Formats: sequence, C-alpha cells, structure tokens
Amino acid sequence: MAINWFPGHMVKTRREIKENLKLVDTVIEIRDARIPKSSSNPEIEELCKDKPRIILLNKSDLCDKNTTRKWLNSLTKNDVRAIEVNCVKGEGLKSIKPMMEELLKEKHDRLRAKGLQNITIRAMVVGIPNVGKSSFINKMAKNNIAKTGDRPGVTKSKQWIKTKIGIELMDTPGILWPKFEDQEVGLNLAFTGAIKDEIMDIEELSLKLVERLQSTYPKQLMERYKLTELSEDTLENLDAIGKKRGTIMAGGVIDYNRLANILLDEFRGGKIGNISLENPQ
Ligand SMILES: Nc1nc2c(ncn2[C@@H]2O[C@H](COP(=O)(O)OP(=O)(O)OP(=O)(O)O)[C@@H](O)[C@H]2O)c(=O)[nH]1
Ligand SMILES: [Mg+2]
Repeated sequence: MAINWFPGHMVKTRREIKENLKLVDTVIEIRDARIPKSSSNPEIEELCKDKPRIILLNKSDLCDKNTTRKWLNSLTKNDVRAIEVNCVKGEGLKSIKPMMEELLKEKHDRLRAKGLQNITIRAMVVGIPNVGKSSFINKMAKNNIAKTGDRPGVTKSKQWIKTKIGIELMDTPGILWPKFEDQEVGLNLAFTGAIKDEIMDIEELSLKLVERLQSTYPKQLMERYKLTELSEDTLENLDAIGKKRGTIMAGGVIDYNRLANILLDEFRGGKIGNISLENPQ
C-alpha cells in the first residue's frame, strides 16, 4: 500500500531544532506508547546526543502495559530516561521534574558551587505529528498559553512557557518526521491514526489491522466482535466481523468501507483492548 505522506521542510526543521537545542538543558521526546519505535525519529539520537533526554511514552491508556514495561527498560540508558504518561489525564507527568534533576545533578552542583541559587530548567518538546505534543504542553502550562502576535521588523526572542512543575518549556515543539518510507512503520502510523485516512485505502488498512490483531491479540479481537473462532484467512475474519456488526448492504454484500471505519475507530479508541503494535528489538 502506498502511503503518500511527505512532511517536507525536513532540512529546515532539523536546522531549527539544532539551533533551539542550544537554549535548553534537556529534551522531552514524546512517542506513542503503542508504537515506540515507529513513532520515533531515526535521527533523534544524533540530534540530541549532547542533551539529557526524557522519553514520554504517551497514550498509556491505550497500550499494553506489559509491552510498555519492556520498552521502558530498553529505552532507559546513560542520560536517557523513559516513562509512560497520559497527556489527556495528566498521568505520570509528576515524575518528569525529579528525573530531570537527577539527569542534571552534576551541572546543577557545579552552578550551585559558583553561588547560583535559583536554577531554571529549560526543556524542548520534540516528537512526530500526533503523538501529543500540544496536549502535553497544555497540560503542563501554568497559565493559559499566551499567544503573542507577530511584530514585524522586531526580532522575536523565544517565549517560554512556565509549567506547574517549575520547569520552562520552549513555546514551539520541534516536529520531527518518522521513518515513513519503511512499510511496517507506515502501517503502524496508519493504524494508530498518525497518518490521515484520506490519503490511504482504509479498506486495505482494516484488513491489515485484522491480520495483525488475529496473530498478536486474538483473544481481544474475538471478544470485541463476539467471534467464537478465528480463521487463518484474514478476509474470512473480516467478513465475520462485518456480519456481527451488521455492515451489510442490499444483497447481503459487506460494506467494507463502513466496516473499515468502525474497526479503525474502535482500535484507535482502545475499544478492542490495550494493544501495543511493537516490541523492543
Ligand atoms: N487516548 C489518548 N489520547 C491522547 C493522549 N494524548 C494526546 N491524545 C490525543 O492524540 C491526538 C493528538 O494530540 P496532539 O496533542 O494534538 O498531538 P501533537 O503532537 O501536538 O500533534 P501535531 O500538532 O499534529 O504534531 C489528540 O486527539 C489528543 O486528544 C493520551 O494520553 N491518551
Ligand atoms: Mg500540536
């Protein structure tokens, strides 16, 4: 399936992020907990190599907790930490500050030795589209984020967003791009809704989703659609789901388009269950 999704401006974005990194102490990288690899940017390591980083596996309400635990272990190393969060409810966000203080301890000790008392931690938020960057910033912001109008001719200095936990966030998140030329990555992004449905064949996508779920989460799939058994043949399973859901047109033909919308909506809304689409390694 061809996914025609090209983010553009990649070089410019990379340069901007590099410039902005000079202004912060740490990076907060947001990923989708259901697809921690597909929702990451392959160049992030290189881009952020000189900064401590906290990876937020967001949408923890939708992922498979067991898989997420493995991810958290595999992502934590050197000056990188990982936690699971829910940016809609604000769950998990409290541990960010202590983690940052631990990562920045040496630097802060040095500054304190020089007599500095009030040390502000500044962070930049990065992530691919749809992972929850705006939700995170809104949840963390102390006051309503003030929109400042453009002032032509005046060099705009960076705006900082004060947060409830006492760190400051750069007002514009760095939007990265996934490795979308990889078929598997493209599919994972499409399943989770990170790629707009309008540019894809959703009927084929729903078939691929059933194929994936019947092998990785058969129980959840059967329970949700009240199937007594699963076939090896994905199309048979899709048809069975269609019949259970009554997406039948005149003449008994299955309305695959309607069925695809139902399946994708229910998957994305977590109705089929807590499901992760990727394992570490
Ligand atoms: N279930 C669930 N949905 C979430 C969570 N965090 C964000 N979302 C949803 O994910 C969608 C994308 O969130 P945004 O905050 O707009 O993501 P973004 O990274 O700013 O996206 P772009 O601005 O397009 O790059 C929205 O529909 C959010 O409501 C979460 O923890 N759980
Ligand atoms: Mg946003």
